Amino acid sequence: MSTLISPDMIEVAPRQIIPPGVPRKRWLIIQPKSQTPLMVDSGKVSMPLNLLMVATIVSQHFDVDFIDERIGDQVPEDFSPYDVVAITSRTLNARKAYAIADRARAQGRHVILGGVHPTMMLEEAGAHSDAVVFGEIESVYEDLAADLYQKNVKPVYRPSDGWRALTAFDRPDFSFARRSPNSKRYSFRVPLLATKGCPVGCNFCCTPRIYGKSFRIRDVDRVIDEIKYRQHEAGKPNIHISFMDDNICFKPAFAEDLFHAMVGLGVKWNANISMNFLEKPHVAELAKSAGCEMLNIGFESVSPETIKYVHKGSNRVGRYEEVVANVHKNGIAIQGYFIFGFDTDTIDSFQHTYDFIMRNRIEFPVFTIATPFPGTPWYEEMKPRIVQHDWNKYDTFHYMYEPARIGRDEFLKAFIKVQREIYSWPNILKRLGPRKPDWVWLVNIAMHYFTRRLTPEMLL
Ligand code: B12
Ligand code: SF4
Repeated sequence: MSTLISPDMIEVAPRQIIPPGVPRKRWLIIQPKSQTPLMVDSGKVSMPLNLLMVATIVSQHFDVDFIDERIGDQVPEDFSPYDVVAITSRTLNARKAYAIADRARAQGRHVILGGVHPTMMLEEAGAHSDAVVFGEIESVYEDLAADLYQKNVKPVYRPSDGWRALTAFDRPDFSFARRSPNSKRYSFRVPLLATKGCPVGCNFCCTPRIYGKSFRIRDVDRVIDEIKYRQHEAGKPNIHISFMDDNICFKPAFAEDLFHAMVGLGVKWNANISMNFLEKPHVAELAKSAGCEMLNIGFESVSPETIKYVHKGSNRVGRYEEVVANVHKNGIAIQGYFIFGFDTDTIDSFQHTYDFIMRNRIEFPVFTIATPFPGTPWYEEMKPRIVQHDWNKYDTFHYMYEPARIGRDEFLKAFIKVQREIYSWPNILKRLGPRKPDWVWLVNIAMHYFTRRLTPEMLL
């Protein structure tokens, strides 16, 4: 008689990472501060979920120190207490990350770079490090950790058999960040991840270049457990959660299950969401009953031609107003992202956007300049026209190339004017209307003063 063995029944012995008799090695994990003068890393900043996830997984086999330059932690001159110096980077802080990496390498440390920019620019990052992690650490961690103990580090760690299931991810340990004497500079919002990936495929976005068409979800129960854990840590139910997901609703059935499970927990939250899901009125209704206070929506443009140009298949300009109405009907505020400077834009795009925002009373509009991020196909397409080659300025507020239908000076003037008008006192009052005093008002007041300070030179 034969016995059937299912793969689930085979127990895999845990891999031995630390060789017997070898002492634990030590990592220094660093979040560098960007050098852009434009708001990005100023004031309160969000706790870096990415690095907290790195610290949590790494602490299984290494001792870990954690430094966040954005809150005022100092990167040491002397790296000798550490075996590994690991640095995260987006494009806007890549130069800073490389400078720290070069110093640590000169002192003989193993340097590991990770995050969006090193992932997109493997060769460039490789010149400043011993190893670059492509995408998330969880999918390559065991090989990386074992290789560090075996002194056999490879230049690139990239998963060979697909991304790891999100269900396997641990709940990040925030104590690495909270230990800092400067941790008061973190925003009160609690970062949380429920899903990962976004296959919409906008040409300016890095996410599809890294994670392809994949969209992974966690178990709803584990997300809820994590929320309850954060409430317990805070000693109160009414915490504010920021979902770090690329697009929380990409699998609507999952989002609905999650929102149902959040009803009654007493948390408030915000999340990135594609607008096509909001065309159905019940999504915003359910989100509201789950505690949603703000949705972050990439309108990008009010021109159908531009939406086509950026390959944003999820946006139907003809339905924008209906989406806004669905969200507002439920008392949810909108952080709306608008990008200017695509070749399809004209000088009239600014007025059309202004009219749309005022007519629909978007509470928190964010205006950015079209930025071709290195590693995207759009960057390759625009490369011959790009005038900005300093990564420090890839913060989406700097002038990158001359749009086909607007001259530079006219563009910069209009970009500042639209922001000043939207954030003028009378227009703040018109957009926020009878809303009770809250943080949305505070953000608008801060934006009022910020937009008064803008000059075209700051954007060059
Ligand atoms: C949520 C989010 C935000 C939030 C929170 C940011 C924060 N503090 O973490 C807010 C709204 C504040 C924000 C702001 C901005 N953002 Co943003 N944001 C995102 C988003 C959607 C998710 C990031 C996230 O937290 N994911 C969840 C975490 C767990 O995953 P992860 O970041 O990928 O981290 C994993 C791996 O990268 C890896 N890893 C990361 N670091 C390291 C380091 C080492 C050593 C190792 C080994 C591994 C490793 O392991 C991590 C754990 O799994 C991404 C898109 C994306 N998918 O990356 C854009 C994205 C990162 N943002 C982007 C941009 C442009 C911005 C802004 C400039 C926008 C603006 N004009 O204000 C600012 C810059 C803020 C700053 N100082 O960096 C771009 C960056 C492009 C680039 N090449 O630099 C992205 C990629 C979106 C895009 N357009 O393509 N953002
Ligand atoms: S919808 Fe958002 S996250 Fe998805 S590809 Fe487009 S910009 Fe990136």
